[in-house]
Parts: sequence; C-alpha cells; structure tokens
Amino acid sequence: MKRVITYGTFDLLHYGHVNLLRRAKEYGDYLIVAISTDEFNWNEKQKKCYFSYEQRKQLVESIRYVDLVIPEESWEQKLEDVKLYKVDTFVMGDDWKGKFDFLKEYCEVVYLPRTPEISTTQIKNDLQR
Ligand code: C2G
Repeated sequence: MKRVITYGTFDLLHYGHVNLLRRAKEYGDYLIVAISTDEFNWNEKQKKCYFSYEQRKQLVESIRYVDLVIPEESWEQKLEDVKLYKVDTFVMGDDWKGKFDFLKEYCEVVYLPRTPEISTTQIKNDLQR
C-alpha cells in the first residue's frame, strides 16, 4: 500500500483544495491529511479560521480521496508523521515549493501546481463586497 500525506488549513473548503487532494491521491492508495488545529493556525499562521478544526475535519473526511485525517499541531511534526505512518509520498501545493525538501531523505516530495483564481482569502474578500 502506497501512503501519501499532505498538510493544510482547509478553511472554507473549496475546489482548489479538492483538486489538490484528488491529485495527491493519485500518488498512492491511502491519503492522510493533516489539518492545522485552531491553535496552530492562530499561533503559527496568524490565521483565524471561519470553521473550527472539528468542522474542517468533518468536511475533509467526507471527501472520497481522503482516508485519514490527523491534526497538524506543529511545523516540526512532518518528519515524525512520515516515519510513523510509513509515508511514501509527501504532497503540497507549489506555493510551498522547496520548503519541505528536507523530507526527500525519507520519502518522495511532490509540489503540485495550485488551482488558480481561488483561495479562502479570495472568498472572504469577495463576500465582503
Ligand atoms: N491549494 C491549491 N490551490 C488553491 C488553494 C490551495 O492547490 N487554489 C493547496 C495549497 O497549496 C495546500 C492545500 O491546498 O497544499 C491546503 O491549502 P491551505 O488550506 O491554504 O493550507 P496552508 O495554509 O498553505 O497550510 O504545514 C503546511 C501548512 O499546514 C499548509
């Protein structure tokens, strides 16, 4: 079984997120998604999510490509996760290109093109108009 992992906030879940998860799943048979907790988002990314961790988890778990959702609580946990879950491929959108190359010793690292014209920030801005 080939295992894939990816990380993200996934707030206001949109088709850009789903495109990423669909393509990530193509690299294996089992896709793990680490979702940033509310604390991690606030403390480390200065992001205030519209949906709580539990709500974002429920939404992501409902996506057909996703096999397991775990919490992302620190920047440093990726290496532990790769080892713990015996990950073969680490996937992120290419806005993170190069940032996780240190994992190349342990697994394949893939950066996928982002879906253009959509983001959680864009949705929030558009709704304020
Ligand atoms: N994404 C995408 N296309 C978009 C928007 C997002 O491909 N239009 C991808 C991002 O590149 C990322 C994933 O969807 O791989 C989740 O995006 P975010 O929820 O914005 O995640 P982010 O805040 O980048 O957190 O430790 C890594 C971080 O947790 C990533």
